[in-house]
Parts: sequence; structure tokens; C-alpha cells
Amino acid sequence: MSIVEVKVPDIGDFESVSVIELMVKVGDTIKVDQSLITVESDKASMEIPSSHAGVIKELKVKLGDKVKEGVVLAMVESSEASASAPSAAPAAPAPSAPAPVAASSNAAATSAPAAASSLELLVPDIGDFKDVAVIEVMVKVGDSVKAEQSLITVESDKASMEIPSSHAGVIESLRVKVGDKVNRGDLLGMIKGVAQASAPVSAGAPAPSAVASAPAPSTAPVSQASLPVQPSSASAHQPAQSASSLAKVPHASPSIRKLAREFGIPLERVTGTGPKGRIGVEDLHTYSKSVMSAQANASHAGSSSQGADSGAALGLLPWPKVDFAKFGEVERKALGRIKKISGANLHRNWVMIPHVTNHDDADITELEAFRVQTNKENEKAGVKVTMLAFLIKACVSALKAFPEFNSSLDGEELVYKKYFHIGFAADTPNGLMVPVIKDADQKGILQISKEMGELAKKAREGKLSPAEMTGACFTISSLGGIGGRYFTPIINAPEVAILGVCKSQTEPVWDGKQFVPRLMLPLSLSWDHRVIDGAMAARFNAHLAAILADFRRVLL
Ligand code: CAO
Repeated sequence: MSIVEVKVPDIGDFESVSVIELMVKVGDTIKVDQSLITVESDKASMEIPSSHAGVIKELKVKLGDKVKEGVVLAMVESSEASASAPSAAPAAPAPSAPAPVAASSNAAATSAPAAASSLELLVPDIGDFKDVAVIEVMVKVGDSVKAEQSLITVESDKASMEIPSSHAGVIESLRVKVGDKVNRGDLLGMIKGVAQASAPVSAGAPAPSAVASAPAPSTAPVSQASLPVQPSSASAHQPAQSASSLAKVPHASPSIRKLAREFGIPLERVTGTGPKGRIGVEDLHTYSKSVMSAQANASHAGSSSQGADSGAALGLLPWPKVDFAKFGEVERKALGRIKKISGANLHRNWVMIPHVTNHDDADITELEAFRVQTNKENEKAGVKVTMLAFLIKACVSALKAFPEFNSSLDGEELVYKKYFHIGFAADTPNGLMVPVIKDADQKGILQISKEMGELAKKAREGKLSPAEMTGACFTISSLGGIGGRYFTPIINAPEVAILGVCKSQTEPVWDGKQFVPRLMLPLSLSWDHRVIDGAMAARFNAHLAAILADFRRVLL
């Protein structure tokens, strides 16, 4: 065991770069090549690996320090039998910057600038790196660029770097897009620029000095940094990058980017709290915590405001926080238990089911007369028949005719139910509840009416059992006793449709010869577009309307 100094290796032309991240702490056991710190210049960020394995005894740098080649980063109790000299080249590629201008440029130093011509933009020597990913395209076709202006950003697992243009000119075409892998010599695009035709880089032209921190083994410094620009007549034009892909990528080190990718965190949504808005590991933690808690709120709580907080999970703006008391007197009341539960369910169903609502009218003139007559005849039995009982029977008939409405989605399968349990929304002092009439196909109107009365009473008294509220295949939400014309009922998952009913009204209806007064019932059918299509929904409503117009059809 011996204490060795771990120093900044050859980082090329960088005179002094800022330490923006400490990736280890005193006491950590580290391996050879393990990244110790991240440094950053205005063009690149890179991780500096350790040349030794062992235990960190002392860190010699802190955040914000400027470091350059040879600066001692840490004292490490080396576990190697004989530690090599601290300045020995690390096994991992050490960041190394390319030399600014190749000596070959002298040949063209005195040549006069040629007329504007199409030139190839190639990836320069980026050291040992193979297949580095393009993570940002910073220019688009038609852009005027200056010499040294960054064209793309590439990233390996240890460094990210910007590749500059060696010439001023107008971008004619781009051959790379975000996600492409590039290597030295790959064609990035064509530029119409003023260039020396005889040499890759003119010494007279601004040298793309200290451009990308093309990491290379420190024992093999990169020899040339410039983008060799060659005259070319062939220019395979590429469509321009979309505006969105040109958006500036967030400020973060390669390791942070890698971590974000592993966890599926979109870096552009993370707020960086480091210098110049830089994203650090704490910022990733903060972001993922906020998303997780918003999701938990949405699924477990369900109040409208809590559900709205999940906007973060959906990539939406946070819910506005308003101090209402500023505008007048207010009173706060906690949401009741039923409202919380039904709110969470309604929210999920509204967000997850692609709803469509078809509106229609049913002529219930004769049916209403029959209902009134039935009630007169059954007055003594103490059972009141409302339109809802007929609607339940009519819906059973429509569900039989259109079995998709009596199904549920289960992954990529539809579960068709052979039973007919119909839920009905009941307005209670505590909030919305949905009791269920079981086997409605096997029951008559009077029995359905009786059960509805009992279930509605239990609902209002908060005495419904879970069994009385589960198992529905289809739900009816009737506002007929209250009013309104049409509305959009929310599907009660895992059902795939719901019928909303409003107050019937006598209307003038054209019978082919004249307008006649008819009692019309407004129907609003919401359906899940993943399971049902519009034509089927229209047929379902037409079937319902036909039955309600002549209830004998139920027997067919
Ligand atoms: N058109 C005209 N009148 C209607 C009607 C309609 N479509 N439906 C019912 N009515 C009449 C009834 O005949 C009754 O009239 P009378 O008092 O003259 O006899 C009156 O309206 C009240 O009916 P009701 O509401 O007591 O009975 P119902 O069977 O129609 O409904 C129930 C029962 C429990 C569903 C209902 O009371 C209820 O809670 N409805 C609200 C449902 C709801 O909130 N839906 C919205 C969910 S989404 O938030």
C-alpha cells in the first residue's frame, strides 16, 4: 500500500477548465479508469478518470476550481503492488484536445481565397472514439455560419464535444441527424464557403483552435483539430433538420446524460441548479421525485387539485396556485371520501379513454303514456316506474345487438360478457355513486324499478355494499329528473360505453305531412374509440331510439 497522487492527465490544449462535478468522495474505493471529476470548457465537458485503483484519502480539488494538466486531483491509497507514476497515462482514454491547426496549413498560407464553392464538412480526428452519437445538430440548411462555429454536439460515455465548422459560409446540406453515430472522416454536410482549394485549412483563415475536446489516449495526442475542408462538386443534399431537433440541449455532463437516459428522464424538462443552469445528479433526483409524487397523487388521491398536480407526469404545466383570499372572503372544506374516490376514477377514465359522444333523440311519446298508465295501475304496490327502468331494458336489448358495447379491453383482447349488469349513476349528498342492477335481462320493468328505488335509497344513505356497486357492464347516467339537453358522460372503466339521458321535452316533429307534438328524450352515448367506432355507436343509438319509440321491439 502506498499513497499516490492522481493528477489531471493530458487534456490537450485546454489551459484551465472548471471542475463542475465531483464524482467521488474521501473514503470511496475506486477502480482504475473510474471517473473522478467532470471538467468543462465552453465547448466540451469531460470526465477525468483515475489512473490508480485504491481508496481516496484526500480530494485536492473542489467545485469551481480551475484545473489543467498535472494538477493533483486526489491522494489515493493505492491497492496496486507498485503504483505507477501519477502522470502515467490512464488506461482509459484521457481527455485530450486536438492541436489547433495542422502544420500542413502552411502550404496554403499565402494562397488567395477562392470563390465560393461547395465544400465537404468532415468529422475531424476525434481520437480513439468510434461511433460517437450525435446528440444535437446546431445548424440547419441555409444558416450562415462563421469559422469555428459549432455544428453538432457528439457524445461518448465519457465526454461530449462540439464539432466546429472550419469555414465561414452557408450550410448547403446536412448529412447527419440526432441519433446518428459518427466517426472520423464522416461527412457532416456541405458548405458554400470561401476556402482555399489547395489545402485543408488556411493559416490565413481563423484556425479552429481548441475546438472539440476530442478525447484520446494521453500518450497519443490528437494531431489535428481542424475540419479538413475539401473542394467537392458532389453534394448529396439532405432535407433540412426539423426545427425541433435544433433545440438547444440542456447543460449536463455525459454521465448525467447517461443516467438520465437510463431512467428515461427528459433532460430538457429538468431544471439545472448548477452554475449556468447546469444539471447535476441532485436535479435528476428532484425531477424524478416530483414526477413520482405527482403520479402517486393522481392515482391515490383524486381530488381535482391533486389530480391536476399530476400535470408534471403528463408533461403539463403545474396547476396554478392562487391565493383566493386576496380577492375576497373564502372558506375551505376538505373533499369527502366519495368525492375523492370518484374524482380519481373519473380523472383516470377521462385521461386514459379516448371518448367520443354521439347525441340522438328518442320519441318516447307512447312509452311515457304507458309509463304513466303503469304507475296508475301499480300505485298500491308502492313501486314507482320512471323512464330509467325502461332505458335499462332498452339498453340490454342494444347490448345484445351490439356485443362490443358489452365488452372490456384487457390488453390486446376484448372480453365479451354474456351477462347484463347495468349500473346507474345516483346523485347522493356525499357525491356520485353507481349502484348496479344485476342480470337486468332476466328482470321485468317493475322489478327493476323496485330494485332501483332500494339501491338509490341505500346510495343516498351511504349504505351500499361493495357488491352492489361492482360488476356493471354498462352504465346509464340520467339527469332526466333534473334538466338539461345533452352532456358528455365519462365512461366508467373498464366498461366501454355509457349512456347519458336528459329531460324529455315535447317538440314539433315532422311526420312527413305536418309537424306533430312528440315527447323527445335526448340521448348522449359516450364510447371508447379503441373498441367502438362511430358507425357502430350511431347504430346503437338508433337501435335504442327504435325500441324506446315502440317498446314491443324488446321482444324481438
Ligand atoms: N325526462 C323527464 N322527466 C324525467 C326523466 C326524463 N328523462 N327521467 C325522470 N324524470 C322524472 C321522473 O319521472 C320523476 O318525475 P315525477 O317526480 O313527476 O314522478 C322525476 O323526474 C324524478 O325522477 P327521479 O330522479 O326520482 O327518478 P329516476 O329513476 O329518473 O332517477 C336516480 C333515479 C337515482 C338515477 C336519480 O334520482 C339520480 O340520482 N339522478 C342523477 C344522476 C346523476 O347525477 N348523473 C350524473 C352523473 S355524472 O356527474
